[in-house]
Amino acid sequence: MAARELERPGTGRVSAFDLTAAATTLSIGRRQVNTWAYGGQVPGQPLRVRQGDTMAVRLRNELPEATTIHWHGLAVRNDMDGVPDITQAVVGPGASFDYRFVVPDAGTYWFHPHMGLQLDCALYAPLIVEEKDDPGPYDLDQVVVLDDWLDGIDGNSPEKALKDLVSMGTGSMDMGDTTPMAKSSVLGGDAGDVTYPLHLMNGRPPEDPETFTVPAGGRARLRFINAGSDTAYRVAVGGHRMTVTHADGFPVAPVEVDTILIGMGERYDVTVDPLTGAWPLVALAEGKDATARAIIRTSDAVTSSAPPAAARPKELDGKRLRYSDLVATEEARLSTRRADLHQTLGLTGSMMGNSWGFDGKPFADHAPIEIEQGQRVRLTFENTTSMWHPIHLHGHSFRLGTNAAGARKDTVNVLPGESVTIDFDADNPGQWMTHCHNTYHLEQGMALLVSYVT
Ligand SMILES: [Cu+2]
Repeated sequence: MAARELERPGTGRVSAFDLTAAATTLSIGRRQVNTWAYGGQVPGQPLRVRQGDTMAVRLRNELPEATTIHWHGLAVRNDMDGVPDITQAVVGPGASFDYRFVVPDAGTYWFHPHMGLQLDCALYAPLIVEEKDDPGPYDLDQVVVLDDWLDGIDGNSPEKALKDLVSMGTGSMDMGDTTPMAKSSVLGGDAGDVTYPLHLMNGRPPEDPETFTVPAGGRARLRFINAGSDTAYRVAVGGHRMTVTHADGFPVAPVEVDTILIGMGERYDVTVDPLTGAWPLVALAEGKDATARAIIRTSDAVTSSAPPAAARPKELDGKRLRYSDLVATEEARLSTRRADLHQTLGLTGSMMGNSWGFDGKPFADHAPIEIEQGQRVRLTFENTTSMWHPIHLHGHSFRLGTNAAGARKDTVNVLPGESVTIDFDADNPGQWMTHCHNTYHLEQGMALLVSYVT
C-alpha cells in the first residue's frame, strides 16, 4: 500500500489539522445536549484541501472510549482507512493517532468514527477536496449536512436506541398501538426504525435555521451530505429546480431535478440560481413526517421576507433524481473491460431479532471476498429483506450498474426486492469493508470484507 501511495499524483503540499474528539455540551436551538463531538461543535469544522495534497491529521481522543476516523468515500491508503482491528489498532482514550495520506480525488466527502454507534453522536464533519482546476464560477460554495439527532435529548442515546431496536425485534417491548417504523413507498416500505426527536441541517434544528446568502443574480453550489444513521432525506429548494453536478464526489452530466433522495453516506453537489427573495431549503426525513431546514436568501431580498417555518415546498413531490439519470462525465468513467470476478451478495436479516448481515451471516461469520490487484470486480447486491440499505464500499469508487456511462459512487441505496450491480477496479490493495451505512445495521453485523490476496 506504500507503493500504491507513491503512485498517487501528489502536489507535495501538506495540509495539517488537529482534531480532538471529546465529550461536550452543545446548544442545539434552545436545547443543551451532552454528546460527543469533534472540536466541540456539530458538524465538526469542515476540512478543505486541494486534490493531491497530503492530509496530516492528528486525532486526539479525549472520549472515554476508543475511536478511529474513517474518511468516507476517499480512496486512501488502506492503513489510514480507520477500520478498527482491520486497518489499524483502535485509538484508546487519552491516545493520539496521526493520519497521513495523499488525497486522490476532488469532491464532497466527510469523515466519522468507524466504532460502534459513535456516528450517531456529533462525531462527523465534511471533508471538501477542491478541484485542481476550479470548475466554478460559484458565488457561494455551501456544505449542507443532514443528520437525525437523538443523543442527549429526553434520556436518549444511541445505546438506548439500539437496546430498544433489539427489544422491539424480540417483542419484549410493549409497543402499544404505535409502531416507530417509518413508511415510504419511495424506499419500498420500511424507511427507518429509529425515532428521532430532531432533524438537523448543519447542526441547526428547524426552528433555528441557518441562512445562506447568495449575491443577487448569483449561483450557489450546495454540497449535500447525509450524515444520518437511520434516515434518508428528500431535499428540495422552494420555487427552484436544482442542477445535479456530482454524485458521491464524482462529476456527472448536469441533470435538472426538483428533488433528490439521499441515503445515509451519500453526497450530491447541485447548483441553484436563486431568484430574488428568501427560499426554503428543506430536507424531509423520508417516511418520518419531519424536516430539517435552512433559508436561501439573495442579497437583494427584502429583509423581512422569510419562508414559513413549516414550509414543505411542492418540489419535494416533483421530479425526483433517479440513479438512471446519473451519467458519468468522460473523465469519471471506468475503462471498458470485462469483469474478472462476479460475486452476488444477499442482503439479509430483519427487524425480528434485529439481526442483519450478508448471505444470512453477520460480519464475524462471513468469509472475505477475495480479489486480486488489477482485477475488474463486479458485485451484485440482492436485497432479500423488507427494508432498504445504503451499501458503502471502502477504498474505491465503483461504477453504478454495468453501463459504461454509469455514475461513479461509493454508496448506493438498495431497495427491498431489488438487485444492484456495481463494478470497480482493484487498484488499492488492502482489506476493505463493504457495509450497510445504517449505523444500527452495521453494528448488528451487516458488513463484510473485500480482501486483496497476493
Ligand atoms: Cu441496512
